Amino acid sequence: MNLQEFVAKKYDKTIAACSNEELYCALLEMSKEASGQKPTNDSKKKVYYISAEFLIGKLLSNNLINLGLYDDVKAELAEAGKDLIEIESMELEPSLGNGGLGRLAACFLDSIATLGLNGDGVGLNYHFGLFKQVFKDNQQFTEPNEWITDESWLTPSTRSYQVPFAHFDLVSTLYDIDVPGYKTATKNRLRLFDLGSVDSSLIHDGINFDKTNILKNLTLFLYPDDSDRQGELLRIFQQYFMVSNAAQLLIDEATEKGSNLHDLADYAVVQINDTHPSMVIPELIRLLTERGIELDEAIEIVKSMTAYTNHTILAEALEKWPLDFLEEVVPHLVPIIKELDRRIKEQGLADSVQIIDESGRVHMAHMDIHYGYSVNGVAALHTDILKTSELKPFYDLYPEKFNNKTNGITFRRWLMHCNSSLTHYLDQLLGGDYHHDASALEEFLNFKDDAAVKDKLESIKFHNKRKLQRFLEAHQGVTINPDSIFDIQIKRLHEYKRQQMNALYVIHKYLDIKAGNIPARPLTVFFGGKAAPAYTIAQDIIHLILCLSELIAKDPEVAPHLQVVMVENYNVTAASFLIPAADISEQISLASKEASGTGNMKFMLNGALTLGTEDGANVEIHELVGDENIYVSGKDSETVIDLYANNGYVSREFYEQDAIKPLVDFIVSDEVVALGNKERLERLHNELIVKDWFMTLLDLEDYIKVKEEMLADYEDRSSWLEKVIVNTSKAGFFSSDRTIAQYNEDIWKLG
Ligand code: 26V
Repeated sequence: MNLQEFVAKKYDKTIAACSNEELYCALLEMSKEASGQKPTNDSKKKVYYISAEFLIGKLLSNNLINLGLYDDVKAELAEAGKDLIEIESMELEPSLGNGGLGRLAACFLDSIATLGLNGDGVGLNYHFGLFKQVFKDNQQFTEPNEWITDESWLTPSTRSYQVPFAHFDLVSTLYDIDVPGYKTATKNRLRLFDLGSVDSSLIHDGINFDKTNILKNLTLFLYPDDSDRQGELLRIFQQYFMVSNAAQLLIDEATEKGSNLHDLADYAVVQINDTHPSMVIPELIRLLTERGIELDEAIEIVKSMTAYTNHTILAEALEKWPLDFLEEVVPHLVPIIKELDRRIKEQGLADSVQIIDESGRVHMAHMDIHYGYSVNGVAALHTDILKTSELKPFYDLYPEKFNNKTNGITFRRWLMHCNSSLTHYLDQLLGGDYHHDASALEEFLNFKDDAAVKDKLESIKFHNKRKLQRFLEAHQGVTINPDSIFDIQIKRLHEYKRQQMNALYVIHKYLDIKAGNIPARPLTVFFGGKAAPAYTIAQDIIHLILCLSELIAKDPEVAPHLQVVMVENYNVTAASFLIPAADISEQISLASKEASGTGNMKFMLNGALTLGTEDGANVEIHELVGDENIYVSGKDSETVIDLYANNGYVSREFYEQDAIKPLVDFIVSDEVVALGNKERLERLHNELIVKDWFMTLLDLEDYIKVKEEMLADYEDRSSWLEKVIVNTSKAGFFSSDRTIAQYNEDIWKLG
């Protein structure tokens, strides 16, 4: 049935007579019907990708693409004078993740389905996604971010489980979201568990709510602020609810297919996405022993079916739950965890590998490594650092468990959907093989000296800049200059990602223009990202960026040459407008700190050149494109790791340098303070001088130098566009189809 027939049946109207909202609902229903008709894959062994976050973003266009309906629908709409972009804007974005880890999980679901593998995502149906960010007085404020409407992608399921807690049992409900692979015969699912009694009237102001009322708040919010004890307890409630449901689901599905539980590992494999789902290990052991399997055997079964992915080396992000918290929420898991710990202690191993430490905290990652069969990092450098430093004692114990799986991105969303102009052009030049086999993009290299191709790429980039211009006008009333160089840094706000270093570059540029050095071409520096509500310095960095943006916009000497845009409420939707429009991809984390990054891959694919440190997957991008086609600055990870080990970095020594001091001091200059909050600006200024834990000032001079070289190189359009072609051609490696094929080959072995 085409859209016109569908709309006629649903509303008894023509497409032209429908509102955008009606068309959105019709397309939602049409897509759900199409994927609903596809069977699920019922091969014997299945992967359960358990994750506290799935940052799926809006689904309409992606599902239409994967179902093979996109082009026809777009044409029918256009014929009736309707625009798919406007219809898509009716959809509320499910922001069910914080950042990289959650978006990776969403890309993985798309690839698991596209490769026709048997695998589902399992998580929680948060009623409110990551907070909505609004700017007022040059500061970030937070609002609840609802995404579930009467008609949504959720399909209620009849499965339901009882989950025991210390003082009560809860009964779950399950919603499925279909994940149609790209032009596949079968579909997969995202299984989101929920609790019927959740009640949004608990929210009192903004995103604050009563954290003690578990019956009403369990699945209300994604990752509530856990800076207090109640927040941490709620997180344990959420995590256990998620994994107990997942474990019961996988046992049921395996039993339905004929498992006698002794052979459970032949039916199910669990990928533990960071440590949030780690309690699945003791929970599976509990459920198996409850069903009559001896403890020793239960432990062996679980060991052969659970695999752990590490996504960060930041110590503060590695979960360690106090035993008494677990005792308070899930006392029935505590004896199992203690037994798992006892078996390690019995072996007389070093303190560094114990599960329960001397202060009674349970190291969730340690439990995963001892009682799972695979540990992987998410980029080559990250996995090396895990092996040689962060998890070295574990690597010494179990070298065979460690493996690398460099992250990837789904090209369906991050090329075909977000950059249809480039997609069509690539189709024209290369044919469509790369849609299924991303390595075929290498063929594009053949055009690196072709002037006509370069002209076309230039016009596609300009078209994407105009699209971003319209989006930002509508989104936050900001006007940008599409004839300027687009320099973009979009990611969660964190000191290690060093948005503050980019802000110091902006100050350098501002002062340079004031001194009369007019750049060859205007530059627009875009930032986008949310700061955790309890992360004060990250809020201060946003504040500085917003103040700089205002200062520059109001300065007639500088504004024609430099603009700073902090995109409000950066999310997947905003990313899909920003990335295709970028010239410069800012990837400037302190070397060793960014496990992989995935935005770096999206930019590269869409024809932006990387300005990066030798960190995470930037290292692999560098290897693939070669020195000529990337701009690298800053100290390398070995130097940084040594500096940490020897307390060798003293930021004040850098601050005192002539090239740096005026830039840092400008943060608290009269003109900036006049636009902002003195306390915030002084705190950030002081932090950079007395601490600067992520070594901004160490790399600042080199960064400014390389960025200036890059801007100068932009003026040689032919040579720049050659680099662009090399980057897009080499991006095939970063398809999540490749990553998932490797997970399957080395870890899941789904057959
Ligand atoms: C978590 C937290 C939680 C509390 C305080 C500070 C903090 C800082 C970082 C994190 C990271 C959580 C895990 C995460 O999102 N890791 C990201 O995973 C991506 C997918 O593998 C990867 O590309 C990013 O480099 C990595 O940061």
